[in-house]
Amino acid sequence: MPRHLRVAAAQVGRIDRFSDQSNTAPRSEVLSRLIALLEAADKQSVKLVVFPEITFTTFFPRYLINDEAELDSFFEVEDAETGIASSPNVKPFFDRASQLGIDVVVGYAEKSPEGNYNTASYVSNGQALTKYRKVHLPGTFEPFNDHPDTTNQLEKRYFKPGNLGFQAFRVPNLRHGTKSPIVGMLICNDRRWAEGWRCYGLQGVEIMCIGYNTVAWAPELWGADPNMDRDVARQDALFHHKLVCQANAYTNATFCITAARCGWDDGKFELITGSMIIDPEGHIVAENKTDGDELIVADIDLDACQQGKTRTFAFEKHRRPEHYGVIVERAGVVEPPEVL
Ligand code: CDT
Repeated sequence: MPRHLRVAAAQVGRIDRFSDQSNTAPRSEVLSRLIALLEAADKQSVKLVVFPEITFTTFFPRYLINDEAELDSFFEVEDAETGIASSPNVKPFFDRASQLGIDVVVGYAEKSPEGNYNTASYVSNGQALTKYRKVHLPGTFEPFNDHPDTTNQLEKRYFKPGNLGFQAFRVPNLRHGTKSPIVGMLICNDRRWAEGWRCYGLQGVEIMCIGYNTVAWAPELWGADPNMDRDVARQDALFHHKLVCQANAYTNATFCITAARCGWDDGKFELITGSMIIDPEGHIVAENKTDGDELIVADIDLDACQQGKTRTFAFEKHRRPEHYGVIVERAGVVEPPEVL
């Protein structure tokens, strides 16, 4: 029996650091846009919506923020009972998702007694089923320079590396017949690392959920030619995003939903689009048409994962873990000795 499910990526457009003419963040405006996306999903009977990394605010790690109160305003604390971020800036979003009976994957900056993390939570029926903390934090601790137009990537300054590993989980709310979907979460830069994908692949993942904020133009970050044409740079960033998601969805025989925070934040920091739904053979089955708020919807059949999982990528038949030790023994490259 096929296991059909209607899913969506919620692409979220421009969010500025401050509202017009003020030093406050545009929180209520963002909240109503996110709720509008939920309501659009409800109208189309979508059961699961994936939102971006750091959904509720601008991507603040691009700024060096020395004002503690401002920095703190980007973080959320989770409610002890539900596990859901609960400030008035975000609670109406989760309440609406619960009223509509829609499961959501949502990214936010998490403040916890263990430290601060870049987190994504899977929320179903008013409860956080589980959460993932971003493992691969890109960029630097110190800013590249103090020019106001430089795009920094200060995740190593603001977050600790995730400490929860790559734990796939079942979602009983989306059960079809006897089998609940097996879901995994990655956050932005994680999608570029095959290691995390394989950890999920080895747990039989069927839907990989990925939110991201990817700069379209940041020569300091990418190490690219600073004279590179901006259109070429944007196309390259989009190409690499699609390349890693399609390739890793295919090699782990899983659907993949990617949700972009995109557009020109503050009118000058551009983030790529590329929100899409990919099937387990690596094909894009739905993708964004705009560079603003948009819902990308697809009907998927989870049993389509079986082709890859039972043939080309039947791990138990074909993998040779006895040869993969180097992957967990070291982080960096050790080149073979030079031949004299
Ligand atoms: N948010 C995030 O992780 N962004 C990074 C930017 C590039 S790091 C070289 C990404 O991987 O898309």
